[in-house]
Amino acid sequence: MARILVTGALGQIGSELVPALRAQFGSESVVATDIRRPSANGGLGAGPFEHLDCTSIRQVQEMVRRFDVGGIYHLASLLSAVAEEKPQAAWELNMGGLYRVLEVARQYGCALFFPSSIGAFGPTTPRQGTPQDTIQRPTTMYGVAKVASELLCDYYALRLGVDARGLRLPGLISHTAPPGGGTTDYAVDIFYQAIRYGHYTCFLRPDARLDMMYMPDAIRAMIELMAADPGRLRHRNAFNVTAMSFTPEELAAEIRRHIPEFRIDYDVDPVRQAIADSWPQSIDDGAARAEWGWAPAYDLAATTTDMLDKLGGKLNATT
Ligand code: AKB
Repeated sequence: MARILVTGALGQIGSELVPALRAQFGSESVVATDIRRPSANGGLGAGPFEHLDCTSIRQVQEMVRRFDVGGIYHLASLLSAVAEEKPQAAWELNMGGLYRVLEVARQYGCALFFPSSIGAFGPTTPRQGTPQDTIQRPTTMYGVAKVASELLCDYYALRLGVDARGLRLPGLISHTAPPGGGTTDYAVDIFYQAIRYGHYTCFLRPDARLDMMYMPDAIRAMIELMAADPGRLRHRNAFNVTAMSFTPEELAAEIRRHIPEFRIDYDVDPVRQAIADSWPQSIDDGAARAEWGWAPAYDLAATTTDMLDKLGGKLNATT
């Protein structure tokens, strides 16, 4: 059976996607790759791990040939706040990496999953009920690369026959690997600080409303989209998906239902606040629901309960 290749496997998504794919398809069927080396305890479970710089087409070709790869989840990228600090590096990795992986997918007949983001929208996009097909004029390098990537995936699907599919993911909340350098990261950090110190200083304003999703829903969405009947996919790529939409003060209130003494204050980072202000507040995921049956399982209350339970257990075990 052809194997699945995951790039950026040590990141926030990859560290939960790889074990989920291995549980479904078998450990040896999933090749985890990253430009970093895994730590001693790994975290990805049993199965192959390879060093891969996805901006090198030769390295990607060799990996696909060596492991007889049939599908690629291409996750390697810089997140929004880091991309604003290093726009040239972000273009090189986020666009350059995708272009090379798409080329290899074309040459070897691989299917490809690409994670776009709510960052693909901009200040002129309708902010409430953001439609699937709408204005996309982002003002960040992260967003510019995401829009270009969505278009490139469409081109490779329509003109070059690559089965390229993708989601516009909202902020992801998870307890396995921390995110690094995103605008929505506060919604993960807050849980670590609430459990450890009962206090969190937030870098976004109390009323900064953004779409979010708990990682188990995101992982399921990625796997379900790649398994979906292509005949039903009118969009195929860049599906809006969401599970909830909340502000920092609403998340803090939900945490307080479990930790009544929890306190939040604010030290707003103008760069990340400006990015948040340019993104939608609630997107419409009707196309994903209609075309491949998307439905989230976790709302804010269920996410908060599960995060505090799982993360509490993990942090207590390491103290
Ligand atoms: C980020 O904040 O950069 C990401 C995203 C929403 O794409 N989490």
